[in-house]
Amino acid sequence: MNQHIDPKHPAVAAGTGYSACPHDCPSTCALEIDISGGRIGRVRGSRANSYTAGVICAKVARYAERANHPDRLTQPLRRTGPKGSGSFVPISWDEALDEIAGRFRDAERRYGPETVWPYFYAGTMGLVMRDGINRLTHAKGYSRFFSSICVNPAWSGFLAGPGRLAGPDPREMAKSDLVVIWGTNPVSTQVNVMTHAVRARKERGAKIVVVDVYRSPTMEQADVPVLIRPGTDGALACAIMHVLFRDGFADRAYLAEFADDSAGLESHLQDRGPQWAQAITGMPADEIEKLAQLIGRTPKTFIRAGYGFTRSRNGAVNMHAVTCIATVAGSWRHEGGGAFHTNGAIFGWNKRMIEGLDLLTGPAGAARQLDQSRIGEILDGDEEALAGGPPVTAMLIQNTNPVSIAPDQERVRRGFAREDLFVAVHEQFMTETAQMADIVLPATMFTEHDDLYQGGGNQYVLLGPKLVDPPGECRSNHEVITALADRLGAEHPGFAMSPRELVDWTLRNSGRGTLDELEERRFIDVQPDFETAHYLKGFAWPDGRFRLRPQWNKVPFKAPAKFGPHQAMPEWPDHWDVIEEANEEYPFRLVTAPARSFLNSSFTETPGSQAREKRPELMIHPEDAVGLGLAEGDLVELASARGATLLHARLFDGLRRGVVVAESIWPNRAHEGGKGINSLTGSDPVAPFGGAALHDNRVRIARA
Ligand SMILES: Nc1nc2c(c(=O)[nH]1)N[C@H]1C(S)=C(S)[C@@H](COP(=O)(O)OP(=O)(O)OC[C@H]3O[C@@H](n4cnc5c(=O)[nH]c(N)nc54)[C@H](O)[C@@H]3O)O[C@H]1N2
Ligand SMILES: Nc1nc2c(c(=O)[nH]1)N[C@H]1C(S)=C(S)[C@@H](COP(=O)(O)OP(=O)(O)OC[C@H]3O[C@@H](n4cnc5c(=O)[nH]c(N)nc54)[C@H](O)[C@@H]3O)O[C@H]1N2
Ligand code: SF4
Ligand SMILES: [Mo]
Repeated sequence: MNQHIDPKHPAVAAGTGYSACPHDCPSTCALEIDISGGRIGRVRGSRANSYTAGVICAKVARYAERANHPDRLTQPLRRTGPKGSGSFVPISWDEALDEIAGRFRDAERRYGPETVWPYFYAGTMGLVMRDGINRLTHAKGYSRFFSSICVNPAWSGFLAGPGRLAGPDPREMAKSDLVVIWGTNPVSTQVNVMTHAVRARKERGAKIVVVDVYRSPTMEQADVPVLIRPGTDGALACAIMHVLFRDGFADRAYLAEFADDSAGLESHLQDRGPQWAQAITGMPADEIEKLAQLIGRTPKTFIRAGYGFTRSRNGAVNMHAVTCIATVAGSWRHEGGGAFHTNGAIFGWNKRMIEGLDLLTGPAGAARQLDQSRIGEILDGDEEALAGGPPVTAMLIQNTNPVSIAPDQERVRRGFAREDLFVAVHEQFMTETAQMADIVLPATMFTEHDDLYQGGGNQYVLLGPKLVDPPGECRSNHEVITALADRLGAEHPGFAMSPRELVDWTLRNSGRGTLDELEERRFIDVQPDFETAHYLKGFAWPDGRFRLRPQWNKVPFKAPAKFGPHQAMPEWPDHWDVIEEANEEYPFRLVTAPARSFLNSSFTETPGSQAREKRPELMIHPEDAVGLGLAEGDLVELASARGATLLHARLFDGLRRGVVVAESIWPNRAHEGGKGINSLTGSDPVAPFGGAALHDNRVRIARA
């Protein structure tokens, strides 16, 4: 039996362990984990945590499948065959770390430190394990990582109105009379939203509205399904506000006190009514009227805005437009009302020790920032994407799988195949990115290391302590970073600390108590008070007024520059026509929405998830299928200007004509022909602060 023997924190040999779900999901569930024989078993949601409320998703409930999987990486490996061949031999940790450090040094000698690009994302959301890699980057002056793939359009769009990334307590959904789930599919992607929304329906007869581009598992449960074309949410929001103004539902007293220029908005919306929006969204004007009136008549309307509808080239504009509805209706005033996207701003972490942020005042602060989403162009030597600096010739990758999940996939793969590029991948499984590596390092899972977590879609701070020993020779991200720092002569006090010390330091220096306290309580609720959360003392701008007319130049989002056609952004909420509209050559619009049993590229390795998802499929309207001569199950080729993939047709009438959905993200190799869905998606940045328009693709479809 694997007995861990840290006297301060012995691993549990048998019994129940308390933890937090580490995955990239806004729910950040508080977990209770059965442990026996030093291995994890069944995982349950904590009832004591009022957001988790005893509910977790199916894929994490059967986490034992993933943690105890026979294919887990357990030894460091060195590539023997050609890149991508999958031929590796086991080596020792010392050999692996020496080789990485040696190659980083060689690269640096040749091109300077910016040729090294540490690359990571949110495969674990633990603050120590996810973000510690930045400490190495900063200490060495390597190219910095501009993270963009997920949240940038959504966050910048939300910030544009209230000025702060926070909102009403997400548990208040249960006290709402109308829950509007907008552009997110929580049944699949963050199940706890449903817990609180359904509670409102059961306890108060609340209605649930779901705005999506297909009849998602969440829309199946809606009282009011709202099916629109992708990238047209701005138009729908405008028409709703038009009706609110027109029919006397606008809260004029509230607007006078809390908004910048409601008269300007009202006049801008004059010619943006339901008929106008019908032509853009595909949603019948009378249904838009009804929805607007429902919102108008219901003070306690809670808009729960997700990420999905912002993964379009006009995504930030659309997010802003949607939050404006809550202001025009005055919903923020009411308990159970307002607009919520994420609570990013409420935690106030001091991440100096974890990330080495103090180093940014030195030369490290001048190092270029390379855009995560543009890894294809960057590895392919695009000068603009490289910010005029040296080529990237060495990488360390943790917690992400760009060869499957990054846009413009053909280019990404070409980049990873470069002979002059050295890549070390630290992973739990032999992902498609690890397969392209020179050195592969085996990583621990969340139950095998200590870390600190925060809710995104809720307001808890949680501890995820080490509960069991890892299999084989797995090491944590922190161990790898500190071992490399040691070999590379990188200096910072954070390298000398253990993960528990880093957690304790971070809590203390953020005004969140101590590790001992958090350990005893397991999680702490840091929800701001009602008045603050509802902006009753004003929004987070100097004059306290919500910006109906966004000032994108003043949006407090950290980015190295502005991106995309940001100068052409509309002055008011609008339908911003920069999406990839269908045309003659590419007559369909493709959305790559998440599959329920996968989480990005994670869980594609577990038998339970594989059995439920079966194979990559393209959901297509039956009448569109007839037009193309397609029958159920036919193999089709789906192509955009960027690339193509093969999948099987699934006839499905829960879509507007001309829209297709491929639930994702399958490994590329799961597609016949080996090219994945991201062969089709583009990496051109979304305005104004970057990000990938993963759900905004024009495509053509043909029987393969
Ligand atoms: N099962 C599962 N859970 C996940 C993930 C996963 O891959 N699988 N991924 C995790 C991650 S990293 C994140 S960021 C979150 C994301 O979770 P969400 O906020 O739910 O965002 P998306 O998953 O991108 O898309 C959600 C929905 O938006 C819809 N959508 C796409 N385009 C539009 C549009 O233009 N308008 C409207 N109204 N709807 C649109 C899609 O059809 C989809 O149903 O989920 C996390 N949870
Ligand atoms: N077409 C399309 N593409 C998309 C999306 C989409 O909706 N459609 N969604 C996008 C979004 S929102 C996101 S966030 C990205 C996410 O894409 P990824 O960042 O690739 O997502 P994950 O699958 O969450 O995590 C990646 C890897 O982290 C590893 N990992 C987990 N924990 C640890 C750890 O502690 N240490 C180490 N070393 N490794 C660990 C896992 O094994 C996993 O292989 O994908 C994006 N790509
Ligand atoms: S719903 Fe999200 S946070 Fe909760 S267990 Fe599932 S993946 Fe983890
Ligand atoms: Mo994400």
